[in-house]
Amino acid sequence: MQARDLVRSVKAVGSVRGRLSLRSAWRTRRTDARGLPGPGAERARVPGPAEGADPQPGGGVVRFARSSLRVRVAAGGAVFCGWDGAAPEPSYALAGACPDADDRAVLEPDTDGGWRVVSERVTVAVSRTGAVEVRTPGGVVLRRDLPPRWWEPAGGDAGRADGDAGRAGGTAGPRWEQHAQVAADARFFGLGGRAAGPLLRDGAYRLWNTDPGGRFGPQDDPLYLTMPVQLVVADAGTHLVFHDNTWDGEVTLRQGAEGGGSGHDRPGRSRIAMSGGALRYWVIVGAPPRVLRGWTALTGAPAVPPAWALGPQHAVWGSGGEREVRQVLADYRARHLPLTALHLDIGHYRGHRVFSVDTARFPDLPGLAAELRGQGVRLVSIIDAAVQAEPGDPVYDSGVAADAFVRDTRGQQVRGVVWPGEAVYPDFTDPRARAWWAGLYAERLEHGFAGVWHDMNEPVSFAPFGDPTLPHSARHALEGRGGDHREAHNVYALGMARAAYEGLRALRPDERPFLFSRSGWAGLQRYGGTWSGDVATGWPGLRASLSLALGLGLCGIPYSGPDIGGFTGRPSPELYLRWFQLAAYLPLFRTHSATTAGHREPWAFGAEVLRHAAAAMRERQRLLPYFVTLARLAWRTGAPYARPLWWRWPQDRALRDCEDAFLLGDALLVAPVLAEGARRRSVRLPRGLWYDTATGRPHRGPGSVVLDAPLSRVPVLARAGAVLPVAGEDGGVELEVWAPAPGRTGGGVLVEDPGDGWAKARVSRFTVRTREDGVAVEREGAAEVGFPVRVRGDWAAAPSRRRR
Ligand code: NBV
Repeated sequence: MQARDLVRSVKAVGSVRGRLSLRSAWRTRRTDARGLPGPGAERARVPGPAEGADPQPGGGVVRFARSSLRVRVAAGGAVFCGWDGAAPEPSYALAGACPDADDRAVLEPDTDGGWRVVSERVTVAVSRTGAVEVRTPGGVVLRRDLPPRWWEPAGGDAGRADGDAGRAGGTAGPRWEQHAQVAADARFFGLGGRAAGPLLRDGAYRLWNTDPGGRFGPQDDPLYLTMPVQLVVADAGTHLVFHDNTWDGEVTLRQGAEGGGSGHDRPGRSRIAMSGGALRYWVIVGAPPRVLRGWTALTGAPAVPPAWALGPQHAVWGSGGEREVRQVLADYRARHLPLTALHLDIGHYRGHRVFSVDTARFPDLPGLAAELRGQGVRLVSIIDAAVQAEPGDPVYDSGVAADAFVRDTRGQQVRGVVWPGEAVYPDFTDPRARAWWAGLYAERLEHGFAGVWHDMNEPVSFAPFGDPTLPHSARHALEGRGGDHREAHNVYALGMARAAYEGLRALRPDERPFLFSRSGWAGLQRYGGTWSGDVATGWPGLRASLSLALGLGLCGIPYSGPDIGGFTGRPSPELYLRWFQLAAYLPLFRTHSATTAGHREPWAFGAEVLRHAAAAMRERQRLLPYFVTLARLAWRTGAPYARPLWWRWPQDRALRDCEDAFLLGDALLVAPVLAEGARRRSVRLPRGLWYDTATGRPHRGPGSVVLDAPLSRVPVLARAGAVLPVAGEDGGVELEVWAPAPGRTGGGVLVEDPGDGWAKARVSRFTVRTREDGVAVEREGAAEVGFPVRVRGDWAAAPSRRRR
């Protein structure tokens, strides 16, 4: 036990929950000592020389002396590589059936004794020793994966604990690692939610969903939602690589360096090492929007939140009961502040038990929900993953009857410790357990909740030492294949989200489910979004909030946002305001904090902050039609609402390194203030003409401009030619058109809100041109534009190119 663990253990003894968690941590240690294989001698293996190849649809299998590699190009262009016989399925990430092979892609001998598969968008070349190159159609190498290396237990039977495979279950398979080289100028993004990004710096990133323990800052890694997805952006092209493997692992990144005149570039490097499971991966090549389209085609379209989930929201811990909730809303109303949802945290549970209500504090929750609904405010419920282990409790009893809880290798229920005390854990990798859990959401709907907020689902078991989760040897169904927690851990929350989504769809078929979840994995977007979790209050936490939202968006999860003001501690009024102003431009716009961290309502920080926060809320409400449009576009194309600046300009190296601003859709560039005391800030602009929306002044990119950032607002720029759907004074949609530069055209899209159900949304496309007499807007396929138009921006004030 390390010194830090010892300190945590001593502290734990001071409370009942602490003592329980200490006992549970010891139990976990014993369970794993019994249920997991100990370290043993290992034998390393590499593929060896190639011996032949067998063509198959979309590619084929290359046979090596000690392994084989399947290469298969799927329709749409994604490439699958699977070593040692690994196939694309089964997979937790894939949205449905594995996409068909592209029959035009064929395996053929390469010049140097290897093989290659040529397809429309990408060429994959396999060398005689098992290196795999992914090249553009023009022959430029985007990625070179070196031959992998496996380590298997010298005696065979990796992962088998006691020789009884039926009980001790699945095998880990060998652990393995693979090194890859990318261009010297490449930059890495992704790997799920990382606090120190969005640009991933040199270092090691663990792939293991982890609760950092109540607070985190940029230095903390890993966090709640990891995934083996890397987006690599280089001059030669962008690609995404996804290692479809749910085991614990690590990615080590090292940016390359260009040799300048010497011509000796040092390539960028990425190494992935996994503790078990298949070595299989997908590569998607193309410009960033195409890559995200391909990624979400593979792993599922992001669920479209109802419009109310795109408005200002606030979370209430709930210990103050109905009175507190009514009071909070009355306070919003008294200050004429918009609010579309109130979230109830664990304080509304009876003794912290999931799917229960403290009826002393909430005697009539359905009545309260209806009353709020009448005022346009929805209720969202927190849902914890663990269930109190208490015979007689209806949730526990029904879970036992459904045999839904995780067991250890001896068949005993696995017990952990969470808020309510000793707790058991549904096995979300078991379809039967998911079906049981799905049914529990009926209780939430009966209480009038309109959406859910999944928490503690990494999953967490409080532990003064060791990994604060389930024993790694705990048994899971893994869809009938059987295995242990080492394989199931990272997809635990994904299964919980699936159960909830399917449950809500079945229980309330006329409304789109709204859920967001702290933990998750590749494919979470099919069911919902996520949020920052317990981001520490402080300026670094503010930066981390942006990093998380951008990184997750690039991994296919577009809906997220921070706890405004941070979860822990009291922010200064200025910090709170800057956080508020950032979040006003992110999909989830919610104030929330720990009970000990004071209030997060906009009036809690003085009159000046209230004034500016109210302005940010009004602007958010004005942009609602744009957010609704972006949500639909995310569903149709995989493009996140909030995108890094290089989204359409991946070749602009300065943009790749820019981490303090982002694009909101195609129309806006948001430059939040992330530094204390800043009243001006420098903003990096992509190519083209950009209008400062506060002054209407145009600025020409690429390059940097310094813009005013008074406390009252953060700099936001609009792209010349953009059509921005906004809410007009009467609540109807208006088009705010930003004048294109002379001789240039522009355009935009509006997707109208079809309500909270499944009705098809009407999509309108607009084009914009400058004419002698002004700016002309047209709607595709229609004689009339059909919406009021307001033209803004004076391109004539733009600095000319020559003068710059
Ligand atoms: O349910 C209480 C909190 C919640 O407010 C927060 O948003 C989650 O990230 N929850 C964690 C439990 C742990 C609090 C330390």
